[in-house]
Amino acid sequence: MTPREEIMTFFKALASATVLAGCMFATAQAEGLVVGFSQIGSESGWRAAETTLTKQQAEKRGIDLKFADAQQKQENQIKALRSFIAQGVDAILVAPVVATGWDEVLEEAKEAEIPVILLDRTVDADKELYMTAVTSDLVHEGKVAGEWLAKTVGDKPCNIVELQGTTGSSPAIDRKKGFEEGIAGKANLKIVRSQTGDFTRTKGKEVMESFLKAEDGGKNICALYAHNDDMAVGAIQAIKEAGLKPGTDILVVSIDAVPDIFLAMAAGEANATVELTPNMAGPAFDALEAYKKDGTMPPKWIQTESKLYTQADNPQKVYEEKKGLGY
Ligand code: GYE
Repeated sequence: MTPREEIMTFFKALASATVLAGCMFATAQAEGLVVGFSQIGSESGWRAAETTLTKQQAEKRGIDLKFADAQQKQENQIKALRSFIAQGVDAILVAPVVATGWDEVLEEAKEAEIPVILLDRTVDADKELYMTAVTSDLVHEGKVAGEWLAKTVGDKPCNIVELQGTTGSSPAIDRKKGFEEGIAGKANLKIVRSQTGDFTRTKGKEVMESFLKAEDGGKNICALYAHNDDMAVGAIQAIKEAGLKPGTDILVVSIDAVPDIFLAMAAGEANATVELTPNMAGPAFDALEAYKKDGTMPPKWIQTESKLYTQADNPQKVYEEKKGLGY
């Protein structure tokens, strides 16, 4: 080996050792942190995946995660946050089931100097009351869904029924707003019925059954827009039981991109979905580690990507890739 090659080899080894030390130091930053996580519940496949991935991320980083399932109730989340504050945790993660009613408990966390990070939903509260919100652009997701439908139906008259998410939640508010922006100016597109299905398959099926009954057995319905895939999957069942073909008689567009919507797409029973990553905890823990390491404050919004999938994207293959990724 020439002297130059020896020097290059030495510096390459030094560089690798530095990176390794850095990674270990970063992990060391999280080592021993105690973080309280108030999760909404397990209303959808996406929510269950978020929980799985959050626990995996915490374990990988040596974080002691205190998990509390609120069974969809805000009062249970507020109780959990107060318990975390009393325990003196290092930080709190919360997926807020609805957007309002958080000021008091967030003030208490601030007084206790415990940073709060919002996951996948936002709150109507002073931004100084939380460190950051890790969410997608919920309005954009709805707009992408609306624009896809407008492009797909062209000038054909199209009566739309809408399954909204949990009433008062930021995704239900913002995805409705975005979808309406996406179809704005299209006189042939009209939302004729809109009701909450609470992000669940069961309720999605029930409400779709009522829409079908109210709209001449579904003959008047051209498309379903569901604020998440779970409600869409429930609605697809109702459409089939009414003797209609989901995906052709009634177009189906929704949001989340969970594995089962790709099975429906592969069967021609769903048409499009907008992807929402269930890994909100990764960016959240990264921000927390940076803060703990040297006081770096993250931006108030850490935005996750959204991507449209349609039947043209080899849904069977996507299903195979996605299943097991926490779902
Ligand atoms: O789309 C749905 C879950 O808060 C954006 O909540 C999230 C939504 C997600 O129930 O599946």
